[in-house]
Amino acid sequence: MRKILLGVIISMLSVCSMYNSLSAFDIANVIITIEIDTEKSQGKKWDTINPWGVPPDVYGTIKFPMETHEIELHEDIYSLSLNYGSVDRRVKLNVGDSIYIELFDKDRGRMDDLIAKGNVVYNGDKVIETKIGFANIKIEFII
Ligand SMILES: [Ca+2]
Ligand SMILES: [Ca+2]
Repeated sequence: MRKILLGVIISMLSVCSMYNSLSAFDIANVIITIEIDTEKSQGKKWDTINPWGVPPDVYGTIKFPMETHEIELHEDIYSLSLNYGSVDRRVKLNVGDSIYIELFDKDRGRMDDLIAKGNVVYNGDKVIETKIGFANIKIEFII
């Protein structure tokens, strides 16, 4: 019984992976626009101790299923726009794949503030808008 069940699971998995490879979707550009709340938890400003400005100093990571991108440090900003992929170098995504987003505010002399950490599931829509942590995230998929 156990062997049969295992066999069923393995054949289901191979059907799934076959399905994934057949349906792998190449998207030319993925534009990610991030708008960060002007306040973190309890209405506090991101940075209060100057000389660094009040807005967060943003850095982080974006993970697509096939590739990972580091977001370099952007000082004192509430919004940024990132563009991944190109006509020559397409981003591969299937419906149901997750895009993992992790954003921090770089601090000095203390732990960095977490801005956002979570997944956005690609559902096939051309535009997905969601909120993760303190960030409003808009993802546009250009085929
Ligand atoms: Ca901070
Ligand atoms: Ca700052």
